Amino acid sequence: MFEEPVFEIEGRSFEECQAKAIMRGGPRATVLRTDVIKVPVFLGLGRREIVKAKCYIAPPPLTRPLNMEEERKKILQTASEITKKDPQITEILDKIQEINIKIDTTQKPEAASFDHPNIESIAELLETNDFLPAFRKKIMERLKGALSIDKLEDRHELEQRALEFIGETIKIYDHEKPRKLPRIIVLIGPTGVGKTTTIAKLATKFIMEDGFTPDRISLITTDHYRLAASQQLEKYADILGSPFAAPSSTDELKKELSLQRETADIILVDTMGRSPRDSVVLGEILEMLKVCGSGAELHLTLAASTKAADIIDATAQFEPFRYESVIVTKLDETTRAGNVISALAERGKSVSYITDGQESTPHTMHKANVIRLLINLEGFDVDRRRLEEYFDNGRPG
Ligand SMILES: Nc1nc2c(ncn2[C@@H]2O[C@H](COP(=O)(O)OP(=O)(O)O)[C@@H](O)[C@H]2O)c(=O)[nH]1
Ligand SMILES: [Mg+2]
Repeated sequence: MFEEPVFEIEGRSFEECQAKAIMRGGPRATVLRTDVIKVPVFLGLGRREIVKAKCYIAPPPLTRPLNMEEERKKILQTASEITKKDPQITEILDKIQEINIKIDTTQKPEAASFDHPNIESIAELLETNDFLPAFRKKIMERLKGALSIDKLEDRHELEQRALEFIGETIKIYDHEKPRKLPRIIVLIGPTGVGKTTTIAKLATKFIMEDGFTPDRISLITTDHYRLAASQQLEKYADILGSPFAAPSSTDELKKELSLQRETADIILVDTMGRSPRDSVVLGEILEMLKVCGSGAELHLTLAASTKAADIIDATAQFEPFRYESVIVTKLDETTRAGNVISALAERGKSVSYITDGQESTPHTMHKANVIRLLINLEGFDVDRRRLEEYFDNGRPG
């Protein structure tokens, strides 16, 4: 059998060349390109026309799973050899490209068994960023299915696509949704994640950025377990000039709320920070939420610096409270926000705010934005402009 996949042949017509190609190269041989040229006849007595054909033998049908990387290398090598021989032979390259694409589409089901080094290193990046295994698997499957083999070579493109796929899993809380006043915003979550600090930031934000007057932003803490926590919030309320209350029972809370409903536009409720495993505390929170009413906006607060397993634990423990959205705190303390991003995706929850600093000033609190979460990821060469276009500046879409 003829070894060289590309060869030349001459004949009197295209059909003759095609027939000769098959005779020489077997049934998979095909004419890629023909040129009509004039050649001198015997003894130089005039010229006659002949057809010169470039032919190609397609590879045999697969009897084993295709090693994509090997095939790609073979194709590229053939292509570069041809270009060396004949720099104008772009049509052949186009054909080869076509074959390349065909191999790629037919091989999609096999893609999982093939790992290009770039694919492997993206998988490692996801692991480094603390994404949960199930989430990593989903992203990698999408990535392998979405890109043709020539794109796999393009590491930058691969990273951008991975970021886009990760970003697509992030749901953003609808801050624009019209809400009846007074709004009751309740923060729940494990201890130490930053609930009290975030309540203070929220209050400041509503006053400084949204034009609410301090006397109409009411701060309530139900954390009567820790005096310091209550004092901490009282101090903020004092600084802001906002009303503050620390009811010590659900009855007191009920009274306080009915009072505040008359005078406040926004009521921010801080809760006790205890282990979510503590059933007494969970029971108390549940009672308290009943008192706040079904219109209360419930946000689970999670610190990005918490390890993935604990985040999953917290989202599961607080699930019975039917929280609406998640506030991600301490993003300044980690570059590995894969933990929260995967936990949110797993629970199907949206993110409402992101905080990234200890100070209780509003510049360390932001309305959640897809890009803000993505640019924090470690090791990705983020093309910020492309991401902004893709996610419409990170707004909910
Ligand atoms: N680095 C950083 N620290 C924060 C952030 N938010 C809160 N903290 C700190 O986390 C610690 C616990 O905060 P606190 O509000 O008392 O948490 P709580 O127990 O959930 O109420 C405090 O030292 C805060 O200053 C944040 O966005 N970034
Ligand atoms: Mg607290």
